[in-house]
Amino acid sequence: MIILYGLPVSSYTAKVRVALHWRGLSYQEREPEGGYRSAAWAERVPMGTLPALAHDGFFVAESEAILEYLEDAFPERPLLPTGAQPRAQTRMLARLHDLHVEPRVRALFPLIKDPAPHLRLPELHAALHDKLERLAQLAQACPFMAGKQPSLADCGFAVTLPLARRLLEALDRPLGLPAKLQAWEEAMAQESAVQAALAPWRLATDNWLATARKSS
Ligand SMILES: N[C@@H](CCC(=O)N[C@@H](CS)C(=O)NCC(=O)O)C(=O)O
Repeated sequence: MIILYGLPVSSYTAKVRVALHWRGLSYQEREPEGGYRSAAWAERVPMGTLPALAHDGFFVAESEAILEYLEDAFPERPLLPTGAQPRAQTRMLARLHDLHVEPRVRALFPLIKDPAPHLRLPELHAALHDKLERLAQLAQACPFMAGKQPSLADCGFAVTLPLARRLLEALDRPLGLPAKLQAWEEAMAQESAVQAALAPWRLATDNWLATARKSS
């Protein structure tokens, strides 16, 4: 049995959910008992992050490690291509998400609650835009990030780019995706697995945004 520990509003939980849906794996989803800031969760995941995955008694945290674990444990439904070089390219794109793009999107969160004029918004928006331009140079987007098939390189971006769009819309700014990434976004919108995986995340994020804007 596969158990995904996470929260509906967590982007990295949604990233893993995308991979589970693309693989057609059935799983249960649970919130960490006592919350992800609890001592019990810190014992299981000392870094205190979400998500984590349990499979037949085995437990692993960190979204990229989880995706790689699923790749090894369920090789019949791969999200990595064959061949050392395409695999390395795919992993590189996946790491660009975690290390370069997602942190630029995450940096927008404090602005949502900040009642003061968003002095840092132009700077943060430009920094994100710069990363997206660089990503567009590296991405294949034909139509998926790393080529013709969905892969590990799509899972994080499937959540983070819609999140960037929502956060910027709430801040009265358009996302302004490079053309290549726009084509990728349109292709992703056709993926029923992605739509199903993102449904709980969209609902929770929209609710959070509505509440956060009201209280600012
Ligand atoms: N590198 C981690 C990042 C996960 C992450 O930052 N998750 C957020 C929720 S989306 C979290 O746990 N935030 C709480 C914290 O960092 O204390 C991964 O890939 O799993």
